[in-house]
Amino acid sequence: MDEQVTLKKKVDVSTRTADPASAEMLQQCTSCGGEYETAWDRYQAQQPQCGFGIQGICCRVCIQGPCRIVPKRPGQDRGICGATEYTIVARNIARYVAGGSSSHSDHGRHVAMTLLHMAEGKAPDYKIEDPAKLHRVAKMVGIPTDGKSDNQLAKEVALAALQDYGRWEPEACTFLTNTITEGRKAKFKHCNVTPTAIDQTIAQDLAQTTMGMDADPVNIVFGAIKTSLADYTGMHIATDIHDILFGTPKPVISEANLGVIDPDYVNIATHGHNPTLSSIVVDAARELQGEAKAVGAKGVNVVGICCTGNELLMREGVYLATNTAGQELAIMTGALDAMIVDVQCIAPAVRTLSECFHTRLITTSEQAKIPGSHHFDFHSEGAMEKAKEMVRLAIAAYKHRDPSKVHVPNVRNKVVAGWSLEALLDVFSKVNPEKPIKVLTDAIESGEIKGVALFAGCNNMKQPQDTGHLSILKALAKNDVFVVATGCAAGAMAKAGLLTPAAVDAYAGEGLKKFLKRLEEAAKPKYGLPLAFHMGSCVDNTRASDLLMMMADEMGVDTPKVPFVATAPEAMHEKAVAIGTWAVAMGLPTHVGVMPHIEGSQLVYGVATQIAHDVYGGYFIFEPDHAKAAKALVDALEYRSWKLRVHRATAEKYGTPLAAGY
Ligand code: NFS
Ligand code: SF4
Repeated sequence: MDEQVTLKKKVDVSTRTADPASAEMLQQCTSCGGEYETAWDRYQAQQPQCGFGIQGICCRVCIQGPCRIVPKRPGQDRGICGATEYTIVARNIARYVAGGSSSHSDHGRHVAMTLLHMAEGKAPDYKIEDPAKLHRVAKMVGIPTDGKSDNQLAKEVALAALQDYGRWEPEACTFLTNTITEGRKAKFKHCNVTPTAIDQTIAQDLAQTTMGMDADPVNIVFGAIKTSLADYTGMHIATDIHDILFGTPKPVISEANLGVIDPDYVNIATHGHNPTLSSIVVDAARELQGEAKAVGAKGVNVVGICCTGNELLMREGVYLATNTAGQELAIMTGALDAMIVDVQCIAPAVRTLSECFHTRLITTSEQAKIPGSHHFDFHSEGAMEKAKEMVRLAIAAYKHRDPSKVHVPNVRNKVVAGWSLEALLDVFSKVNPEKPIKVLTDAIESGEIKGVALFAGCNNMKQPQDTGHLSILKALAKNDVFVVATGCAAGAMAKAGLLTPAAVDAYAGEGLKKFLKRLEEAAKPKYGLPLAFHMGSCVDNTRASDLLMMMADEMGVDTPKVPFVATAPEAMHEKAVAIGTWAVAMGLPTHVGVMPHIEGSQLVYGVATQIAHDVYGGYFIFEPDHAKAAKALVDALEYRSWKLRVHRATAEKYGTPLAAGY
């Protein structure tokens, strides 16, 4: 007993997480003598982390290296080849962007191939769930729709998407140029950063940053920006085709946090990113409820983790168990019979931990195998059969559960999700049927709300889980900011019960409250309106970008003048670096709450935080302090509104067009 008390005292779990369910699991894990190791323990064990790496001044792009830069020390202030700190920092960042872009766009390619296979009759388990979206996307990319069957159109949309990956003519990616403002199009063309093909752009970025290539930091950063726009293109493709195949999200009510794992059921967590797998697992689970009952369970309970969890939550109302930092904790409940993973953000540690329990870890992608787990090669052909095999594995595992190891925290919160841009506009249209978006822009121009903030990104062990997301959300809501969220940021808010109408009463400032209540009265949405609008997974950040573009067009300005900011309080993944980079290129003040490896070069730091503003109108705000970050974001919104008012007044006074500069 005494020993347990001392062990419990060893770690103050509040330094690890803001989530009560996670805290309870961590507490339990500490009290059992550290039997289970988590990412938090390994983070601690990794301290101190290498100072060269933290600053981005370690170069290992050739095998003469690694070269570590010691500024101002003659001989060591350059790599062996003579590369300076600014070249090395810029190269490292550009390679993060290339990594992130390859992840998102590979996902986009996968769903485009699924759509193609479906249209060709090779993937009978998939169908066109939203033909209206199919038509809208076809129109958007310039495909004539008249007299074509849905299948024909699906094939053409899939081919148009795939062309954006491999086009060799010098024409711009269509899913980029047809989804942005004229102003952005001209800006990207002028800066020579418009990608013509996603794969080529990523490969060129890697080529540009190899040993003995580009040494010019600004040119390297521009290459990274071009790559981030390829990232955006792949993400937009992914979101559009998800909607076509699985349906455009509509408001839905569900629950989130580890308490959704129900010991009475066979529990399956789907973890990763691609709904091509997880949505079929949900269907398979529905079909196999009887088999679960036959082994004594009440049925099969599918829960989601990370972005595939967001995808299922948005469309099917599937429970969200946790975001990325909690993935090990879901296994530690002892009640998870299988974790089915696809791609991205899957910590290899889940395999080691599943050894301590009966949990079956199932990998499904030929690009993401974890030694020792069950592997099912999952393809769009024969998808349902494979998914059923996986569900049956979970049902069989249920019998091996050790009841003495089951501990599920009793924390689950209501969440109102499903806010695709279409769903949001549908609410606005109840106030202004002709111009729904004007409801939002008018509220900003009148000062009722200060602007829009997009919350994106991950959890990062460098900060207690969810603290950044939650505290900055509360601060912005209090300051009347309209918030949309994606990915693990939205997951954090969902788990904490902040994606609910009740949270509006508790945390919204007077202006935001008035605005949301006005919308609620007009639209009478079934589940009410939440404090922040869950727009989906990380690829769905393009939904937020579409919102920005609509606002810019409605306000008659380009994006850098729109009171719209982005924040990734707990950014972790290379994908987050890619998204942050295109958010800046799209003209947004973009806050990052965990220092990226950029401080080793004042020049590159200055490009990201200042020069970027002069060229693109967007810029990075690197600020780990949540209160300061929130203030910087509110200031950025207020500055933009003020400037817009001044420019409007001047234009009216002198009868001139609205100033286009920023
Ligand atoms: Ni986005 Fe989603 Fe989460 Fe970060 Fe990972 S799950 S794609 S990368 S960790 S938000
Ligand atoms: Fe060192 Fe230059 Fe090789 Fe980098 S590219 S590891 S700086 S020699």
